[in-house]
Amino acid sequence: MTPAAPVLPVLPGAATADPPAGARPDWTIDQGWSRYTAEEHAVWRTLYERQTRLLPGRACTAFLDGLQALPIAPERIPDFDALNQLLLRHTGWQIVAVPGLVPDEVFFQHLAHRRFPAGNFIRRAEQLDYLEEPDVFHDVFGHAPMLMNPALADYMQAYGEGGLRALRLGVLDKLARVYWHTVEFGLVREAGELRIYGAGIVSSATETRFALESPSPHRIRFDLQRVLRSRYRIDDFQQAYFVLDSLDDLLALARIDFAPHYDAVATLPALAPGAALPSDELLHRGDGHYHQGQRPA
Ligand code: HBI
Ligand code: FE
Repeated sequence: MTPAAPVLPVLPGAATADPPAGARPDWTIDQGWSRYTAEEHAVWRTLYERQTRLLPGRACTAFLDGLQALPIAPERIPDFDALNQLLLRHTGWQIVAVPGLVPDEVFFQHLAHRRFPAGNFIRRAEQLDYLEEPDVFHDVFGHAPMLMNPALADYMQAYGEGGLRALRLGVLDKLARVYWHTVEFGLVREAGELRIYGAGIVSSATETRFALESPSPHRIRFDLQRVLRSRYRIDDFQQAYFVLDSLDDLLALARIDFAPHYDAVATLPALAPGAALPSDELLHRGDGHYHQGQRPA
């Protein structure tokens, strides 16, 4: 188990919104597991069954192993205390309940201390495929299995520490692109094939197929400076996915100082979501048909 990070001082003068009524100063709340209704557990089951049918052969082995090892089952929304017993033992991580999106600084402080903030609510049955804020299905089914993986576990903590530094340096937009294109929408090569590890993909039935099987999006070998410049869509499938050679590449990303890389891209323009550069190592050049005719992101 990795020791907790030193606490970074709060940014002077950077006002962070107050937590909503009933939440603690760090924005956490009780999960309130006993308050979930039968309907809410049924929504979980529908989503769980849909994803577990799709993921063998599509999600990376680390995700499937993590899901197996954790008390995440079809019948009920998981109890965070039960998850945390295993997570703490394996990688020193825990899940903490939050009411929804939390301010960036609060989010990073939690990650820097190996606490993953998870929404305690679940989407309604009428909104199975669309939600504005990350709910317990996205946060727990999508993120918790990978927190059992030592490389991703260290990377997530480093991202929290790097996020606090990025706030200070005024480069949060760039660092957030790295999170998006790894933790949320990352692909990885495994046994000569492409596999999913990103939580935004593994928690979405339609994007699970699109990310791997559609000819539309680019699939580009991961390159840090490329990704620091790569804008993304938050409202639809991605136009490009970035592919790691191995999850162990996250360990190197966890250890390096991003500052020289921020400097290297400081005067270069940000790249549109569907862009392809001559320097890109394209594993698949997307035909772009899915997003054609849409308003550019
Ligand atoms: N809050 N609960 C929650 N979950 C997130 O994924 C999250 C957040 N606040 C900020 C945030 N993500 C991102 O904008 C940062 O990674 C930049
Ligand atoms: Fe997420």
